[in-house]
Amino acid sequence: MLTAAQKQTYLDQGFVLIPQAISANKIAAMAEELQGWIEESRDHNKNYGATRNGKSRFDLEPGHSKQHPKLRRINNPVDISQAYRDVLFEGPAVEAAVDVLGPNVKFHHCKLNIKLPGMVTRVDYHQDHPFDVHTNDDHVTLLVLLDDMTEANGCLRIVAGSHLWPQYSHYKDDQFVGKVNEEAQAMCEATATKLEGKAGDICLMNTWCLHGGTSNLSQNSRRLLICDLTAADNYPLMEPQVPSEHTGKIIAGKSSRIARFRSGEVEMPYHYESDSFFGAQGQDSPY
Ligand SMILES: O=C(O)CCC(=O)C(=O)O
Repeated sequence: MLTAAQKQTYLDQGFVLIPQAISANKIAAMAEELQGWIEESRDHNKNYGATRNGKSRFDLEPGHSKQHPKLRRINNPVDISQAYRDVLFEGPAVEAAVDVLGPNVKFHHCKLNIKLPGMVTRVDYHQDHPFDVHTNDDHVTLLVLLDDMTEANGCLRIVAGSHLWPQYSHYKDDQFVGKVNEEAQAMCEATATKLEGKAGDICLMNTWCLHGGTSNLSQNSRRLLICDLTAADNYPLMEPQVPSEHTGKIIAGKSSRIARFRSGEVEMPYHYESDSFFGAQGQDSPY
């Protein structure tokens, strides 16, 4: 699915945008489902929805109300929606993952990050691997754009080439804070590429890329589906932070009873106490 040039871009800069990979119909089906969840969120005043490890499925931003819903994340929409399974478990997204991970690909978890106009949630710079440590690095974060994504509506920002750098600590004062320190945050802000794209585009991002994003300062929604996929012989060294009913599902090729290890060291995280990824990074919840 990827051209030779796109594969090289992925290897060199750690990420690549593939235009118009997902059909308009499939994007519309996911957007419609999401609109239903936003409507439903009007009846809640705190995070809600059961998941496998007791954390909430639906995560609200402070200031959320019936009149102004501020649903900022949905954990593992594939657990509750065929429209999301149709995009992540078959078709072009899987073909693209095969091109960077090899023929045997395993699903780990996914989430929807939602920045509606007027919401302030941001994402502080971090790498994905330190949240969900694995035996090797054949691990990609697949992003599906449900909206056109621009600097103004809080596009993802990625530090090109950072997948080749040493691991950054995601701890502060012995607490797992899920982000790099202030000095590194400033470096990332100064150097990150703003990943702008159109609804239907996908991006493949190496799990070690430093990335983050500002809040939405525009009048347009920015809805982004984010999915962690690994090679089948890449095994998690811990229970996922956000487990899905489908964690471990083989979505291409076949499973492996061999776990492949890379050499070196990794910093182990722990399961953060906050109900929310954003809470773990130090942002407030509505209660
Ligand atoms: O929503 C975004 O722009 C980035 C999200 C992200 O990096 C994450 O949720 O891990």
